[in-house]
Amino acid sequence: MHRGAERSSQKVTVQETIAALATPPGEGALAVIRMSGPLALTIADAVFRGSGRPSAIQERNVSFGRIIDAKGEVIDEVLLTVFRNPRSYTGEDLVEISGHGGSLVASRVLAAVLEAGARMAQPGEFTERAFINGKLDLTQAEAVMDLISAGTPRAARAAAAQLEGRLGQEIQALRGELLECVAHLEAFIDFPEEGIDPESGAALRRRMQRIAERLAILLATADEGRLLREGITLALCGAPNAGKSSLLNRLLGAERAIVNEAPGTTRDTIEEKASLGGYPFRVIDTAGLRETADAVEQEGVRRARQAAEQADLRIHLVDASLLSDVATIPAPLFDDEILVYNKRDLLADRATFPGGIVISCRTGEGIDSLIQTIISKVTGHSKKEKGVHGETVQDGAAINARHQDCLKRASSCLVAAMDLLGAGDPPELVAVELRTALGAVGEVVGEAGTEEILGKIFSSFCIGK
Ligand SMILES: Nc1nc2c(ncn2[C@@H]2O[C@H](COP(=O)(O)OP(=O)(O)OP(=O)(O)O)[C@@H](O)[C@H]2O)c(=O)[nH]1
Ligand SMILES: [Mg+2]
Repeated sequence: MHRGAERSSQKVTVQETIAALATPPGEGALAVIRMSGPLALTIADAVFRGSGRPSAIQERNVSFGRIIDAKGEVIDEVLLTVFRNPRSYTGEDLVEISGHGGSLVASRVLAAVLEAGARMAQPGEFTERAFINGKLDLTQAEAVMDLISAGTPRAARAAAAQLEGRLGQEIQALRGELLECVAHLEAFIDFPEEGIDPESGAALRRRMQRIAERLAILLATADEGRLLREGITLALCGAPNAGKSSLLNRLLGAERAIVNEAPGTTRDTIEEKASLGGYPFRVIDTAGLRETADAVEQEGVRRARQAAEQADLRIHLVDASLLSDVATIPAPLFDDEILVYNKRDLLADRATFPGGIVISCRTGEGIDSLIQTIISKVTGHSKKEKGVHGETVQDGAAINARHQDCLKRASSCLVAAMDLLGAGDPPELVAVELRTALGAVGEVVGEAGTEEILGKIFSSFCIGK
């Protein structure tokens, strides 16, 4: 069956049996081949020789045996696990074969399975089937990929919360509320001559207002969601010798970049992944910005400016020990820079510096509040109550760009509905806006998903998932 046809309705039974390598290619201790669909057990019977036939094995029991090719030659010794429809990841009959983790042997096992009647799975097709069969809603399916690609413990926890269905539950609760509002309006539509009495109108508006507030709370997690999923690029810029490389090393907790008292030490940009306050960052150390006749350094300065332009955030680092007047803010390098004064340890007095954060890369002073500032700049809120270096429990899921788009549409329809209701417009018109909002909220969990959306989501998965 064509994939598009599978997607066109969630009720269609998937006919083909799919198979793929579920572990990364290459050498490893184990390689797992996964197979799902109505013929999974029949195909397993054809390729597996063990104490019992897979189709007769009790589900979720593991059996030891051998995989043979069409000529009866043994390919590998394996453990085979049977999951029966509907108690499997996909909701279909599913077989997992754990063999030895050599790329050749794993591909031969997969070839045997394909020869026996399975077809190669597309990226994300197992999870797509789980969605089609109602094992997961769309937010949970997306969370599977978020969990796999999570770069920090905090990102993994947010993905796990979403996989548990917390976002899905909140969305379903909102749909229920919206549906009740629509139902109330329908009662008035049935008696058009009477119109909505002021008391009911006001109660309905309050109800819609509460839904709007809950939508706003979800929408406010979008920045955090983007930060957790994509990470943020942070460029460290400033004059030579300001301490940019020292700051990179501090943020990484490792001596990555060369630090030297000679100005112009860093020539090329250095990019490293770092977990700041549990969020994934890419920190870029750059060459000190100055006029120079040295061709290599000139190229370094050009790269530094380019990296700064492309980064999500820019730190302008200043050597505070060189400032003659601590009351004057140094001329900015960029419009939206985070101004940071370094080398606090060299300053005897407790002078305060205007418009910036004071740190010492040597002693570590101020580094935590710098990280705090960076994070609140992105998320729009601070987590002061928790240590920024310590990982904190993220109890709610943070929405992604697709959810944000759906919820924004829902929110503006809801506002329109409240305006119409307030202006005394006919209930039919209010109901139209509410139904559109309902549809947009439903898209988040895949209740009203189009084929195009599903294709986009699942094609970003890895094969075998
Ligand atoms: N006392 C003191 N010295 C510091 C501090 N941070 C950096 N330094 C010193 O300042 C000098 C320059 O530090 P780097 O980190 O190499 O400076 P940079 O901005 O990367 O310099 P370039 O790569 O040349 O542009 C080194 O001798 C560091 O040890 C600090 O907080 N306090
Ligand atoms: Mg440097």
